[in-house]
Amino acid sequence: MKVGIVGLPNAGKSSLFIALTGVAAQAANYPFTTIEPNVAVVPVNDHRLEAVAGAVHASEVVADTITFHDIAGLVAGAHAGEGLGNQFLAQIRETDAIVHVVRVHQNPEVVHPEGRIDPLADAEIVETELIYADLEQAERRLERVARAARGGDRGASAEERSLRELVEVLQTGRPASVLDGPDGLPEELRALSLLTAKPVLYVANVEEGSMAIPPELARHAAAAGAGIVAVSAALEAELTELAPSEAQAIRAEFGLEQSTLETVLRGAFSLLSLIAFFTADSGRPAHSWHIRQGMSVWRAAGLVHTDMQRGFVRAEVAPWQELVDARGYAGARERGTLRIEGRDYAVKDGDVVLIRFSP
Ligand SMILES: Nc1nc2c(ncn2[C@@H]2O[C@H](COP(=O)(O)OP(=O)(O)OP(=O)(O)O)[C@@H](O)[C@H]2O)c(=O)[nH]1
Ligand SMILES: [Mg+2]
Repeated sequence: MKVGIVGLPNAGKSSLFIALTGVAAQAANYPFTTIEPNVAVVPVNDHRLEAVAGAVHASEVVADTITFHDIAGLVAGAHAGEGLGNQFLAQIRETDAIVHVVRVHQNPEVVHPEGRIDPLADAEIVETELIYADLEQAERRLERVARAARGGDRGASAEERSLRELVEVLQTGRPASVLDGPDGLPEELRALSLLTAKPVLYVANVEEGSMAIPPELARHAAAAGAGIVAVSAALEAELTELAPSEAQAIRAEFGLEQSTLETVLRGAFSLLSLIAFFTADSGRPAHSWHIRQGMSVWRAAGLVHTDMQRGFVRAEVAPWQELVDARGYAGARERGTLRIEGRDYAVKDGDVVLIRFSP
């Protein structure tokens, strides 16, 4: 999974990025600190995978990863060249979700580009810029497609209709996601990788010790079908320099139960309805994988290896705890907790899946 981080300059994006990745991307009290994109790949550690790997005597543990892209701040008018412009948004077109950092903390030492603290208005500035960026993209495509349609291309006429509808939505200040059907955007619009069609997780960047999310921001997120979590980005960025036990002790002082990485991952996974499953076998690496809830084991097999999907015969499945209790597949088979499932089986969170396939 890939995630792009957006927000106003100085909102706390790079601080969050550091907190998430432990990587020292530059964070400073100076708008536009981030000019080049920072990209970090973070393993999604899962104690369940460790336990499964031990039970089946796997050779190593390979956690699934999530990639975070930290980009420069957007200001009002970025689409018209204000601030650093909006070119760098191209770097997050290929992401699966957007983390939108909104400044809530009131620390007067941190410069605010608008000279006041107003989380909801800040969020709307950034969203307007994302809409403008999508509009640019849609209009450019529409021009090309309309030309092809005039030349008699039937497929192009259908696409032209969809694009006109999209342009109208964006021009009236609404995100592309309002055009979502049950399976997301119509096929012909997907290639545009629209920013405003992506799922959003708001991160309210709060002062350490006061984790309250402003109600107007919470309502805004709910109305958009987005997720929202509170994080103190600066505190968490500093904690990455401490030993994990020390960091945990300081979190406890502030009444925080989990790290920022855990908070953001949980928020993102529930927003995207993602679940984890595991593959593990004796003498081989044990892996975790994240998929949409409800995905069939046949499609899941395709993520692991295309050969497994092509030659799929059956899956043997056990809940991770059962497999650990039975100390591996042989024990689970004896206890009857290792089930045989066909290709349509919907994988469940925490399943250990052994795919039988003919190569
Ligand atoms: N008090 C306080 N300061 C914060 C918090 N989060 C970030 N800061 C400070 O705000 C300043 C800007 O933070 P950055 O993380 O660099 O902001 P950014 O969004 O990446 O900014 P640009 O890259 O310029 O767009 C730094 O001095 C941070 O230490 C917070 O939760 N509380
Ligand atoms: Mg930055």
